[in-house]
Amino acid sequence: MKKMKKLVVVMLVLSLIVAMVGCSSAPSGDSQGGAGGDQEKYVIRAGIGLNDQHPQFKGLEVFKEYVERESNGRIEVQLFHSSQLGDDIQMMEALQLGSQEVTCPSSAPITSIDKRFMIFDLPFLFPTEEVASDFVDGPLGQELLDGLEEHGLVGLAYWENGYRHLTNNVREVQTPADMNGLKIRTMENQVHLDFFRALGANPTPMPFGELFTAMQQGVVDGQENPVPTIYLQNYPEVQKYTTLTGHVYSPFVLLMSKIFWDGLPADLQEVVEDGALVARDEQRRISREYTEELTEGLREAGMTVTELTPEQQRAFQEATSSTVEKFRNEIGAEYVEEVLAEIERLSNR
Ligand code: TK8
Repeated sequence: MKKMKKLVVVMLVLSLIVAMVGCSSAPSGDSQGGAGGDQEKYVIRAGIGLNDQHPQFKGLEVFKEYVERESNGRIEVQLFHSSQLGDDIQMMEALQLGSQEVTCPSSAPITSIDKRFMIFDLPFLFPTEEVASDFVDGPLGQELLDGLEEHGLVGLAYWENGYRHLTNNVREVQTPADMNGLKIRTMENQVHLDFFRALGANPTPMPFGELFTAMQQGVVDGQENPVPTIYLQNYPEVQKYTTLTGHVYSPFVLLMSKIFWDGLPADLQEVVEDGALVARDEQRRISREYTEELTEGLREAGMTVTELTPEQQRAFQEATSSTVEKFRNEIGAEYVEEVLAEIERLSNR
């Protein structure tokens, strides 16, 4: 009898805990409505650093529409832009803790979790956007995504950021010598720092959300990002010169919290996976379209846009070859060889 009582008490306490967890997690977006059944609802909060004009946000809108429709409303996707939920590193940490569900950083800050991602920061690696997307969608790209699981992240897909170009407010840059002494904001990434030091510039790593103000106030002279970002984040208001250096192609990586993922039923995991790929294809299409249109847009907005001849570009490549050498060893020479061979193979198809 005593045992029975104890059991009842334990059961009561347990059900109370279940109820409390259910309530407290409701606004934070975890599964709602108690245990079990088809009717459980899930909320995905997806946050990014860029604004709502950027192709990345358009991609998230496609993801939201797909996932909400194909889950018959069992998943709700809420979108946050302009670092409303924090910067890339903070949002990745929130995913690892399970307090946010989705984010889409550039690959560069992911190197703090797995340094193999540094391959994407090696200068002048991918000859075309097509080779880059074939590479990331192929086995080596997948292997990198799979490696994130042990760090509490599920890599859903690679989206496109595009080739990165230099802007600054001091002078037109055509040669490595023109970089001398320029204060350049970089992403928080060792390879980028080394690259700009090799060019004689003065690199300053900084979260993306602080960049506009830093340029406006002259804390930095310049930065580097793809054309859609330069245009849509209104950099022509605070920057005079763009040089189409195309020095790095660093993709976006669509990430989900592993804690959240593990709590999703298999059929909804499939919806999320498919949605990530459907959105990826549309996001890449929009990104390439914007890149073409907005290069002219930068001129119309008053910037001097400088294209480099192949020889001029080679001068940048040669001036920074020490960066490739240095990080070849840091990342792992054998792994870098494998990556280079795969890129070579894809380029010659
Ligand atoms: C946005 C960043 C951005 C990246 C950067 O959060 O930091 O310059 O290119 O797009 O991920």
